[in-house]
Amino acid sequence: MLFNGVLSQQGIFDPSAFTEASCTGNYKWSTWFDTNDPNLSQGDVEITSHIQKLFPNFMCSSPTAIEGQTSYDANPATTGDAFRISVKDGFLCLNQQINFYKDRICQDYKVRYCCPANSI
Ligand SMILES: [Ca+2]
Repeated sequence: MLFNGVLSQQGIFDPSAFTEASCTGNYKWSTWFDTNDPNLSQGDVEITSHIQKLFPNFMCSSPTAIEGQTSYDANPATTGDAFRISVKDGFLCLNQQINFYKDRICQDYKVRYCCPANSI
């Protein structure tokens, strides 16, 4: 979508009706986490439980939503990659799920979470 000529850089959310503006009041977005680089044997995965273990001071135990973007701030839906995103599990792009591009490697993705503001 275009707003005054500026490309919106919102990503993909779970819950799907969530937006950047939905994380408000007593909640705020965490920093972006990019814990994995895409590799040929798997893909690119950003796992919620792994991020909680790695960054306890910057991540909460019960996030209400997750946003996923590529490392270059694009919406994952524009990449052609097949991926799954859920606040419980995180963001998973597996190479072998990309239709017609069996040898294609996933883009690099990052995630952030909507957390109680007093928890991060
Ligand atoms: Ca990544």
